Amino acid sequence: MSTQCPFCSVQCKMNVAEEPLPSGRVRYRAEGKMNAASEGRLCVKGQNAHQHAMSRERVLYPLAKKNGAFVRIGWEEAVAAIAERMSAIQRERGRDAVGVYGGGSLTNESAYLLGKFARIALGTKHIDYNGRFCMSAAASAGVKAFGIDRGLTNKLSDIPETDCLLLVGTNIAECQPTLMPYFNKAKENGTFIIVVDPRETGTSAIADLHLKVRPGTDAALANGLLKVLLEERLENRRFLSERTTGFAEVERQVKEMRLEDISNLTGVPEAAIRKAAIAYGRAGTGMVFTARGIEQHRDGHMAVRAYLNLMLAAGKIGRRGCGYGAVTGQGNGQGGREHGQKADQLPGYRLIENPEDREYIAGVWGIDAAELPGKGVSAYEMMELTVSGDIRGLLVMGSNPIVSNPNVGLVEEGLKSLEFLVVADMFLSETAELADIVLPVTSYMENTGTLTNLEGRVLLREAARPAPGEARHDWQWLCDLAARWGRGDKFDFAEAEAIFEELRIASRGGIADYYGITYDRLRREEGVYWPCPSPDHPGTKRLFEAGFAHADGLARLVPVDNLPPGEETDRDYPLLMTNGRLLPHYLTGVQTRRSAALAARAVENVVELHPSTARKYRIEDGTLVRVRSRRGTAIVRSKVTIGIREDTLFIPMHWGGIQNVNLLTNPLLDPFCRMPDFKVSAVAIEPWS
Ligand SMILES: Nc1nc2c(c(=O)[nH]1)N[C@H]1C(S)=C(S)[C@@H](COP(=O)(O)OP(=O)(O)OC[C@H]3O[C@@H](n4cnc5c(=O)[nH]c(N)nc54)[C@H](O)[C@@H]3O)O[C@H]1N2
Ligand SMILES: Nc1nc2c(c(=O)[nH]1)N[C@H]1C(S)=C(S)[C@@H](COP(=O)(O)OP(=O)(O)OC[C@H]3O[C@@H](n4cnc5c(=O)[nH]c(N)nc54)[C@H](O)[C@@H]3O)O[C@H]1N2
Ligand code: SF4
Ligand SMILES: [Mo]
Repeated sequence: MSTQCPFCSVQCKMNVAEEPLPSGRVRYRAEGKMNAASEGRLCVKGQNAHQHAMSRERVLYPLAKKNGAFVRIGWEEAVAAIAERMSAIQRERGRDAVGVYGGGSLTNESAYLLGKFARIALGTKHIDYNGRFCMSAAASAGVKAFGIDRGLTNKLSDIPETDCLLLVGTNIAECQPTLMPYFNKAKENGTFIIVVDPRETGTSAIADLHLKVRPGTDAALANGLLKVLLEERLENRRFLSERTTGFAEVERQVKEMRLEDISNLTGVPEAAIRKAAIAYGRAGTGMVFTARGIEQHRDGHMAVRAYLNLMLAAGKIGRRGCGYGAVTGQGNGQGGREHGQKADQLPGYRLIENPEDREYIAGVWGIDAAELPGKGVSAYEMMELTVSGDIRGLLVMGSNPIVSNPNVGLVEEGLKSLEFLVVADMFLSETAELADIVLPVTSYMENTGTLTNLEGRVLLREAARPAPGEARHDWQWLCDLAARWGRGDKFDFAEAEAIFEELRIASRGGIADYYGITYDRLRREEGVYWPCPSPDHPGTKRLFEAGFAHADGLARLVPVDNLPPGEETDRDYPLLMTNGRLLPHYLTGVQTRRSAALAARAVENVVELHPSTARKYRIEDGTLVRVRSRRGTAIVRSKVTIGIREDTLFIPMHWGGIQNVNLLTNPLLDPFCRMPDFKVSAVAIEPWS
């Protein structure tokens, strides 16, 4: 069976072979398949992904909660009940009283249709998705600085050719493991590798220089790097004057800063800042990568802008071996943010508040532009509206918000208080457990559709096995549901390809232009990079060779302030807690915990802490500890390691319940992109007894 991994943004292609055993049972074995991104590699998650697709815990039939327990119902009954209950809420409280919450694992076709469904079937402005927690800071920074947001501006094959790599808050070794060979190859070629992370990781293991930054102070560190770059006269004046605007103000502001202050704020020695800046500045070519470590902060957008300032000042973009990568997270984290699941967005990266964009999409959908709602609020703000009672009905597709939102105590209260909750999932996730109706959906092995990987390459994943039980594709039941709102004619699709044909037209002329991409082409070629405006266009591999995507062709630099962490420590909460990922688990673990081979690799949540911190708070290695923040308390097992800053704790995000790190996290939102301040909370730690 030929398929594609459902997990991270690399989207490795694979074959899953069925091997009959003498006992009559079948063993499955996954092997990587040659393709341009992973080059045939597969990490441990991909190797074992089929275990969850074949799990006995799959939801196989629609379920309805009756007297507190789920009972099996038919699809007809489920769809009718959803239409009736949601319509009743809307009649009574207005159209916006129903919200829609999507995800970055959905195919482009399902994500596109979910946006269309929200706007023209439900007619609600409230739709957002988990990518808000994932890509919003880097995506909005790319849009502002370059005029376009596409994860990598270069091909992956540029990585081994670059002279200097700056990896900021990104742990490729655990999060995109099959890309590591590109970085290892760079290392072999003599590339100088700088990693910025508060702790040692599989990625920092290959660094020539590791800047152990204090969580939440990345913007200041980037300003420090820029300051040294300018002092050393390593900026590219010609590039700055011909291809950018805004440098003068940035230069003025950075010159006024003192490196000593930056060093005190970030915890990175001045000499190390100097060394990193000079290495990047002097290198003939260089690339900068950022991920959630720097982005999931109340100033995530500006922290990324600060690194883009540095890169633009160095003139290291738009040519071979030079560029920027916002390392996208989810399988379709890229495509999922282009076609209208976002509160302010229409397909093709169009904007719902832009009159021309509204006209265009209304034309494609055959409606009057006045019928389209305006923009709604971000994912966490939707959760707040469930608490305030403004949102009374919610449809969740491809996310587990009760585990993945910040400050989940409040989210639980909100979801429990809803009049009606529908969750479409393969499993009874923690969120699905709360639902009134659960819809069984197909897994990656059963569902044909396109996904756009971190390179901006659109890939076709074809179904490899039939749907189990009565599971349906997300887009399929959306079409059934739309018919109940009298919109059947606008949702008349018999297969995914037909939706893609409409998406092509809807994205045509937009920033994320897929018009030139067809299923036939995707079958013939190894995926196509957008923008691809016509069928004879080869797709765009390296961006910005000639100009940036703003109308004047220039990139924007902008002054960035040095901010302290979003929540500072004090006597009661003396440590900074950050969080992230482990290799064997994926996000809230709903899928990876149902894969025995993966579940066994990490069975419970941990807190990484430095030996001297452990001593200070009387914590033995391997014992249960209580971690408290101003929002809540979690109980996890201690893991003492010298690899982490003394003032910092690290807790993975893959567990719910009492082990959930999001009981602690801070819902402070970035003003530009509404990204929550996931990556830094002031906490206290003590033995649990
Ligand atoms: N195994 C695995 N792989 C995954 C996923 C998964 O759940 N599991 N999820 C996928 C998804 S959706 C995403 S978004 C990506 C995420 O990919 P990454 O962003 O690479 O993953 P994280 O572990 O969240 O964070 C990266 C690093 O940031 C560091 N960090 C924490 N705070 C700070 C800070 O203030 N500043 C800096 N500079 N660094 C900091 C952490 O120590 C961590 O090593 O991974 C994708 N791949
Ligand atoms: N503290 C902390 N919190 C974080 C983060 C962090 O770094 N730290 N990272 C954030 C990031 S980057 C992300 S991306 C979010 C992700 O967090 P979530 O959105 O909760 O992501 P998942 O755990 O993947 O949940 C996806 C759910 O959808 C189901 N699913 C998978 N594929 C499909 C499909 O095709 N259709 C349907 N209908 N369902 C499907 C899965 O079974 C699972 O239950 O978490 C965020 N939360
Ligand atoms: S998790 Fe990512 S790197 Fe691992 S096999 Fe899947 S797509 Fe590839
Ligand atoms: Mo993500």
